[in-house]
Amino acid sequence: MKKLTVMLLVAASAICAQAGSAPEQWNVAARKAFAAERFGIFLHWGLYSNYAQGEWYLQTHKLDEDAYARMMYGFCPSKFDAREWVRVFKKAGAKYVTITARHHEGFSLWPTKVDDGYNIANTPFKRDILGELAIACKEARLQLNFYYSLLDWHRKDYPAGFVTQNVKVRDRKPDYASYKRFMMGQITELIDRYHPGYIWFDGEWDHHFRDDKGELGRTLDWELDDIFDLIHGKHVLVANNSHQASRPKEDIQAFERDLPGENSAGYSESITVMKDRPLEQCDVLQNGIWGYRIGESSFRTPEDVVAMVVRAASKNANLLMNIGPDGSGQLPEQAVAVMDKVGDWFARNGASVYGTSAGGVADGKDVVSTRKGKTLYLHFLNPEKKSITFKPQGKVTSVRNLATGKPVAFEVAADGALTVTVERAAGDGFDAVVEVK
Ligand code: JFZ
Repeated sequence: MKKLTVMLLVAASAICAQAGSAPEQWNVAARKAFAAERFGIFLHWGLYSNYAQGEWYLQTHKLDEDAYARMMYGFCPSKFDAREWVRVFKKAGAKYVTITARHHEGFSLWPTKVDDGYNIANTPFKRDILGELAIACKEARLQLNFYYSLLDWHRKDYPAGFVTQNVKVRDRKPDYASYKRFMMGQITELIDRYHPGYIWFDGEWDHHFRDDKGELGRTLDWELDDIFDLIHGKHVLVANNSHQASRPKEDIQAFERDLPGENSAGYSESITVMKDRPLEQCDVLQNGIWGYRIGESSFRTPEDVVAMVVRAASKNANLLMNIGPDGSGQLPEQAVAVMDKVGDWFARNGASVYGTSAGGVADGKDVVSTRKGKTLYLHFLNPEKKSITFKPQGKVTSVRNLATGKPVAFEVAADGALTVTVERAAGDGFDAVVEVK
């Protein structure tokens, strides 16, 4: 009898564990929809845009926080036009936009009711930036998402960590319970008012350290599960730029300036690429900076951006490409010009990126691949490289240039190996996408 009870209990708990861990239907569908988007625009915009020296200006210049915060009364981006921004993003081929609702400086781009007044409502501009963007995105069917900083350079109740302790905040009164209540209040507002697809967290690393043995230590328990549960309860996804292995409750694995598995920026050392969730690489359009910097000349070319999108897709990842609007509310001209050309490429070759997954062949430097169903796409990224050979999965019936529709020469060897050779005209350097059916 006793034995039976134990067995029943064991069986029941196994069922419960299963039910608890099985992802809910909305979640599975939302992750899948997100992964299919493949290309998004990241926006870093805040008071720092007025200082025009990048989003870390307060920290890197060791400024007094209260002196910095006075910029709130001078923030009046009179050229801000959400519809015009959305037009540029749509033209670029982007399927979503992720904006800094609140970056490390602590200033909120929406008229939040749960803070001490450090938000857009108290600027001369007054308008609800996130609200206007949400409407414009909805009209254009562009998914809106929010970046949200966990660390804070402004609030007195935030328990300063390794990075933030150097910011001069007067009369700090660290109180994580109070700070967490504030964050949860803001996140509730953000979701209920603007319906984002995901919340993208950043700043957890403010409380990370390496001990003598090189093991990860934490100086604060963020109790992130509570925050993630709140978000999931509203059917919104969670991403976290933690530079650490993903937690079970994180829906999207974030890679900062890094192709999954390559650790190119040094932030993802020993991080396993997750097989069971969507991946997203965020990256900069300007050299090493996210917020607007005056006089910037280091913009990537359209070819660079296309190659990045394609390389990310070939590794099952989305690319979230950043733009830093200026203090007047305009996107830098150079960024608009680059995105316009990227959009021309997408208009012809979008099928080789949207809704695809890793192609599994030619995952090299010069040629990478993506796949949708039985169709394989070969991306010739180096104009010098004209031909590749590989074993296709099934019988090949058609090989053509995706953009022009023109047939592409191919040969099938006796052992079934397929050789595809592209002809490239001068000037179409990054344009050679070959569709293999
Ligand atoms: C973080 C932010 O600090 C940055 O401003 C931007 O928003 C980016 C998307 O995310 O970037 C980081 C985070 C951590 C480190 C460096 C850059 N770090 O630990 O060295």
